[in-house]
Amino acid sequence: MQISSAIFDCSAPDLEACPDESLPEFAFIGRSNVGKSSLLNFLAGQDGLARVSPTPGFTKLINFFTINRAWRLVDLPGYGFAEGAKRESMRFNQAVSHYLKHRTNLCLVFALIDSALAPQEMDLAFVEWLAGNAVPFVLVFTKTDKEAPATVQANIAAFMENISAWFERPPATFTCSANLGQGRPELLGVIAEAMSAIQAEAKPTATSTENQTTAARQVKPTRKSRPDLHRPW
Ligand SMILES: Nc1nc2c(ncn2[C@@H]2O[C@H](COP(=O)(O)OP(=O)(O)O)[C@@H](O)[C@H]2O)c(=O)[nH]1
Ligand SMILES: [Mg+2]
Repeated sequence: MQISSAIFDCSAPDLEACPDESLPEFAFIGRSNVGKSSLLNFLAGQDGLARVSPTPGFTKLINFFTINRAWRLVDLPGYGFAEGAKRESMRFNQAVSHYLKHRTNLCLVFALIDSALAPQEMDLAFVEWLAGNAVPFVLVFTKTDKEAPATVQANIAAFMENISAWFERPPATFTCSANLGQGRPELLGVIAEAMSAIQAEAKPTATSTENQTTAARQVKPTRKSRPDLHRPW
Protein backbone atom coordinates (compact mmCIF):
# COMPACT_ATOMS: atom_id res chain seq x y z
CA MET A 1 0.00 0.00 0.00
CA GLN A 2 1.28 3.46 -0.95
CA ILE A 3 0.82 6.32 1.50
CA SER A 4 0.11 9.39 -0.61
CA SER A 5 -0.98 11.72 2.19
CA ALA A 6 -0.86 11.74 6.00
CA ILE A 7 -2.47 14.69 7.72
CA PHE A 8 -2.95 15.43 11.42
CA ASP A 9 -6.67 15.72 11.92
CA CYS A 10 -7.35 16.61 15.58
CA SER A 11 -6.84 15.66 19.23
CA ALA A 12 -9.78 14.60 21.38
CA PRO A 13 -9.96 14.33 25.20
CA ASP A 14 -13.01 12.03 25.07
CA LEU A 15 -15.34 10.10 22.74
CA GLU A 16 -17.69 13.05 22.27
CA ALA A 17 -14.87 15.20 20.92
CA CYS A 18 -13.76 12.61 18.35
CA PRO A 19 -14.23 13.47 14.64
CA ASP A 20 -17.17 12.11 12.64
CA GLU A 21 -17.25 8.37 12.01
CA SER A 22 -17.10 8.60 8.21
CA LEU A 23 -13.65 6.97 7.81
CA PRO A 24 -12.45 3.55 9.02
CA GLU A 25 -9.99 3.82 11.91
CA PHE A 26 -6.95 1.78 12.92
CA ALA A 27 -5.88 2.51 16.49
CA PHE A 28 -2.55 2.06 18.25
CA ILE A 29 -2.43 1.32 21.92
CA GLY A 30 0.12 0.04 24.42
CA ARG A 31 1.97 1.03 27.55
CA SER A 32 3.57 4.45 27.54
CA ASN A 33 6.93 4.38 25.79
CA VAL A 34 6.20 1.15 23.89
CA GLY A 35 6.78 2.99 20.60
CA LYS A 36 3.25 3.90 19.42
CA SER A 37 4.08 7.32 18.02
CA SER A 38 7.31 6.07 16.42
CA LEU A 39 5.46 3.24 14.70
CA LEU A 40 2.71 5.56 13.55
CA ASN A 41 5.27 7.92 11.99
CA PHE A 42 7.08 4.97 10.44
CA LEU A 43 3.87 3.54 8.90
CA ALA A 44 2.77 6.96 7.65
CA GLY A 45 6.27 7.58 6.28
CA GLN A 46 6.41 10.96 7.99
CA ASP A 47 8.87 11.55 10.81
CA GLY A 48 7.27 14.42 12.68
CA LEU A 49 3.61 13.41 12.34
CA ALA A 50 3.04 12.02 15.86
CA ARG A 51 5.25 13.31 18.64
CA VAL A 52 7.87 10.85 19.84
CA SER A 53 8.63 11.26 23.51
CA PRO A 54 11.40 9.90 25.72
CA THR A 55 9.12 10.76 28.69
CA PRO A 56 6.46 8.11 29.42
CA GLY A 57 2.89 9.34 29.52
CA PHE A 58 3.40 12.32 27.28
CA THR A 59 0.53 11.60 24.85
CA LYS A 60 -2.65 12.22 26.83
CA LEU A 61 -5.15 12.88 24.07
CA ILE A 62 -6.60 10.67 21.34
CA ASN A 63 -4.82 11.86 18.19
CA PHE A 64 -6.32 11.35 14.72
CA PHE A 65 -4.38 11.28 11.45
CA THR A 66 -6.11 10.96 8.08
CA ILE A 67 -4.25 8.79 5.58
CA ASN A 68 -4.83 8.88 1.81
CA ARG A 69 -8.04 10.81 2.57
CA ALA A 70 -9.56 7.35 3.08
CA TRP A 71 -8.82 6.05 6.58
CA ARG A 72 -7.40 7.20 9.91
CA LEU A 73 -4.56 6.17 12.17
CA VAL A 74 -5.41 6.83 15.81
CA ASP A 75 -2.72 7.30 18.48
CA LEU A 76 -4.35 6.41 21.81
CA PRO A 77 -2.94 7.49 25.19
CA GLY A 78 -0.66 4.92 26.78
CA TYR A 79 -1.82 2.95 29.77
CA GLY A 80 0.15 2.26 32.92
CA PHE A 81 1.46 5.65 33.93
CA ALA A 82 -0.87 6.44 36.82
CA GLU A 83 2.06 7.52 39.01
CA GLY A 84 1.72 11.09 40.20
CA ALA A 85 -1.21 11.95 37.95
CA LYS A 86 -3.75 9.37 38.94
CA ARG A 87 -6.93 11.34 38.41
CA GLU A 88 -5.91 12.65 35.03
CA SER A 89 -4.72 9.30 33.74
CA MET A 90 -7.96 7.67 34.90
CA ARG A 91 -9.97 10.25 32.99
CA PHE A 92 -8.01 9.62 29.80
CA ASN A 93 -8.12 5.89 30.29
CA GLN A 94 -11.88 6.07 30.54
CA ALA A 95 -11.90 7.97 27.25
CA VAL A 96 -9.84 5.18 25.71
CA SER A 97 -12.14 2.54 27.13
CA HIS A 98 -15.16 4.36 25.66
CA TYR A 99 -13.41 4.75 22.33
CA LEU A 100 -12.54 1.03 22.13
CA LYS A 101 -16.01 -0.11 23.15
CA HIS A 102 -18.24 2.36 21.32
CA ARG A 103 -16.46 3.78 18.29
CA THR A 104 -18.45 2.24 15.42
CA ASN A 105 -15.87 2.99 12.70
CA LEU A 106 -13.02 1.39 14.68
CA CYS A 107 -11.81 -1.29 12.33
CA LEU A 108 -8.82 -2.80 14.10
CA VAL A 109 -6.63 -2.20 17.14
CA PHE A 110 -2.88 -2.66 17.02
CA ALA A 111 -1.96 -3.65 20.57
CA LEU A 112 1.73 -2.86 20.96
CA ILE A 113 3.95 -4.92 23.25
CA ASP A 114 7.64 -4.21 23.95
CA SER A 115 9.55 -7.24 22.62
CA ALA A 116 12.56 -6.39 24.80
CA LEU A 117 10.64 -7.20 27.98
CA ALA A 118 9.32 -10.39 29.56
CA PRO A 119 5.47 -10.42 29.68
CA GLN A 120 4.20 -7.46 31.74
CA GLU A 121 1.13 -7.79 33.93
CA MET A 122 -0.41 -4.61 32.54
CA ASP A 123 -0.13 -5.81 28.93
CA LEU A 124 -1.59 -9.22 29.76
CA ALA A 125 -4.48 -7.56 31.60
CA PHE A 126 -5.11 -5.29 28.64
CA VAL A 127 -5.19 -8.18 26.14
CA GLU A 128 -7.60 -9.98 28.45
CA TRP A 129 -9.76 -6.84 28.49
CA LEU A 130 -9.72 -6.64 24.67
CA ALA A 131 -10.77 -10.29 24.48
CA GLY A 132 -13.49 -9.79 27.08
CA ASN A 133 -14.91 -6.84 25.15
CA ALA A 134 -14.66 -8.53 21.73
CA VAL A 135 -12.49 -5.74 20.31
CA PRO A 136 -10.80 -6.85 17.05
CA PHE A 137 -7.05 -6.59 17.48
CA VAL A 138 -3.65 -7.85 16.41
CA LEU A 139 -0.50 -7.89 18.55
CA VAL A 140 2.54 -5.92 17.43
CA PHE A 141 5.81 -6.64 19.21
CA THR A 142 7.88 -3.46 18.97
CA LYS A 143 11.58 -2.52 19.29
CA THR A 144 12.92 -5.86 18.01
CA ASP A 145 16.33 -4.18 17.62
CA LYS A 146 16.77 -3.69 21.37
CA GLU A 147 17.59 -7.24 22.43
CA ALA A 148 19.21 -10.29 20.83
CA PRO A 149 16.86 -12.18 18.46
CA ALA A 150 16.76 -15.20 20.81
CA THR A 151 15.60 -12.98 23.71
CA VAL A 152 12.97 -11.32 21.53
CA GLN A 153 11.66 -14.71 20.40
CA ALA A 154 11.61 -16.00 23.99
CA ASN A 155 9.68 -12.91 25.18
CA ILE A 156 7.12 -13.27 22.39
CA ALA A 157 6.71 -17.01 23.02
CA ALA A 158 6.22 -16.38 26.75
CA PHE A 159 3.62 -13.70 26.05
CA MET A 160 1.67 -15.95 23.67
CA GLU A 161 1.82 -18.78 26.18
CA ASN A 162 0.42 -16.48 28.88
CA ILE A 163 -2.59 -15.44 26.79
CA SER A 164 -3.25 -18.82 25.13
CA ALA A 165 -5.97 -19.85 27.59
CA TRP A 166 -8.17 -16.91 26.54
CA PHE A 167 -8.38 -17.79 22.85
CA GLU A 168 -9.37 -20.75 20.70
CA ARG A 169 -7.35 -19.19 17.92
CA PRO A 170 -4.60 -16.83 19.06
CA PRO A 171 -4.51 -13.24 17.78
CA ALA A 172 -2.37 -12.49 14.72
CA THR A 173 1.10 -11.27 15.70
CA PHE A 174 3.58 -8.97 14.00
CA THR A 175 7.03 -7.71 14.86
CA CYS A 176 8.50 -4.34 14.05
CA SER A 177 11.36 -1.98 14.68
CA ALA A 178 10.84 1.66 13.83
CA ASN A 179 14.57 2.16 14.38
CA LEU A 180 15.60 -0.50 11.85
CA GLY A 181 12.69 0.14 9.51
CA GLN A 182 11.31 -3.37 9.89
CA GLY A 183 7.66 -4.52 9.74
CA ARG A 184 6.05 -1.75 7.67
CA PRO A 185 4.80 -3.79 4.64
CA GLU A 186 3.23 -6.43 6.88
CA LEU A 187 1.31 -3.89 8.99
CA LEU A 188 0.21 -1.82 6.00
CA GLY A 189 -0.86 -5.12 4.42
CA VAL A 190 -3.24 -5.76 7.31
CA ILE A 191 -4.76 -2.31 6.85
CA ALA A 192 -5.03 -2.78 3.06
CA GLU A 193 -6.77 -6.11 3.58
CA ALA A 194 -9.23 -4.63 6.06
CA MET A 195 -9.94 -1.69 3.72
CA SER A 196 -10.62 -4.09 0.81
CA ALA A 197 -13.01 -6.03 3.03
CA ILE A 198 -14.84 -2.81 3.94
CA GLN A 199 -15.05 -1.77 0.30
CA ALA A 200 -16.32 -5.24 -0.66
CA GLU A 201 -18.94 -4.98 2.07
CA ALA A 202 -20.05 -1.59 0.77
CA LYS A 203 -20.56 -3.05 -2.73
CA PRO A 204 -21.73 -6.61 -2.06
CA THR A 205 -21.45 -9.18 -4.85
CA ALA A 206 -21.70 -12.96 -4.73
CA THR A 207 -17.96 -13.42 -4.05
CA SER A 208 -17.13 -10.24 -2.10
CA THR A 209 -19.35 -11.18 0.83
CA GLU A 210 -17.37 -14.36 1.17
CA ASN A 211 -14.06 -12.44 0.97
CA GLN A 212 -15.21 -10.01 3.64
CA THR A 213 -16.09 -12.81 6.01
CA THR A 214 -12.69 -14.42 5.51
CA ALA A 215 -10.79 -11.15 6.02
CA ALA A 216 -12.80 -10.23 9.11
CA ARG A 217 -12.15 -13.65 10.60
CA GLN A 218 -8.43 -13.30 10.00
CA VAL A 219 -8.10 -10.21 12.16
CA LYS A 220 -10.61 -11.13 14.85
CA PRO A 221 -9.21 -13.66 17.30
CA THR A 222 -11.79 -16.09 18.60
CA ARG A 223 -12.38 -16.23 22.33
CA LYS A 224 -12.75 -19.39 24.34
CA SER A 225 -15.04 -17.97 26.94
CA ARG A 226 -15.53 -14.64 28.58
CA PRO A 227 -12.53 -14.32 30.89
CA ASP A 228 -12.52 -12.68 34.29
CA LEU A 229 -11.80 -9.07 33.62
CA HIS A 230 -8.87 -7.37 35.29
CA ARG A 231 -9.34 -4.04 33.65
CA PRO A 232 -6.33 -1.75 33.43
CA TRP A 233 -8.83 1.07 34.02
N1 LIG B 1 15.36 0.78 20.18
C1 LIG B 1 14.19 1.26 19.74
N2 LIG B 1 13.64 2.34 20.37
C2 LIG B 1 12.44 2.80 19.91
C3 LIG B 1 11.76 2.18 18.82
N3 LIG B 1 10.57 2.84 18.64
C4 LIG B 1 10.55 3.82 19.56
N4 LIG B 1 11.66 3.81 20.33
C5 LIG B 1 12.01 4.76 21.42
O1 LIG B 1 11.12 4.55 22.52
C6 LIG B 1 10.77 5.81 23.14
C7 LIG B 1 9.26 5.98 23.15
O2 LIG B 1 8.78 6.07 21.82
P1 LIG B 1 7.35 6.68 21.48
O3 LIG B 1 7.11 6.40 20.03
O4 LIG B 1 7.24 8.10 21.92
O5 LIG B 1 6.41 5.76 22.40
P2 LIG B 1 4.90 5.98 22.85
O6 LIG B 1 4.95 6.59 24.22
O7 LIG B 1 4.35 4.60 22.90
O8 LIG B 1 4.24 6.82 21.83
C8 LIG B 1 11.49 6.89 22.33
O9 LIG B 1 12.69 7.22 23.01
C9 LIG B 1 11.78 6.21 20.99
O10 LIG B 1 12.91 6.74 20.35
C10 LIG B 1 12.37 1.04 18.17
O11 LIG B 1 11.88 0.45 17.21
N5 LIG B 1 13.59 0.64 18.69
MG1 LIG C 1 3.23 8.57 21.92
